[in-house]
Amino acid sequence: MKVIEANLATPNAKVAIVIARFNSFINESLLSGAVDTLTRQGGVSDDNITVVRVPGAVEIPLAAKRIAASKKYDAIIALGTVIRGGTYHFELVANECHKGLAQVMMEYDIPVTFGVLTTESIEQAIERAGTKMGNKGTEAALSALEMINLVNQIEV
Ligand code: INI
Repeated sequence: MKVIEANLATPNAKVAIVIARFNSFINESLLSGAVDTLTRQGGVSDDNITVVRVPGAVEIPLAAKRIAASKKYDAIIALGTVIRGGTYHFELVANECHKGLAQVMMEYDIPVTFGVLTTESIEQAIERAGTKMGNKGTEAALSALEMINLVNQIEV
């Protein structure tokens, strides 16, 4: 049996992080978690991390698409927070963001990891931004590190 699985160390990788300003109070904690993971676990140097700020989760996919098209990065991490309100808006924002990022990943053949919280309340978001339920930014960064190495191990 041959098993292909990847480690996390990617010292030469270039990683772009696209982060929404909407709900920035939460998102900045996701960013801290992501950068800490990239540097301490991945060995990625600070110079090889680029942070791209966009207005909200809806705008994340376009920025990610441009980054992917530049072919200068090994992975893209998307960070944001969509909190359900009383209307259908939540579904539109969350679904468009997720669908757009999935398209970028498949079209450009680059790992794009989803560190966008989609929660019922601010409390749930805080819990997932570095408190009792972990940090979604950390999780997205770990996945990016693993996928950078994994795709390099699978020849096309
Ligand atoms: N953007 C978010 O990132 N999170 C949200 O919860 C959110 N809500 O709820 O409205 C949100 N809206 C802004 C949206 O992403 C766009 O920036 C805006 O619609 C302009 O295109």
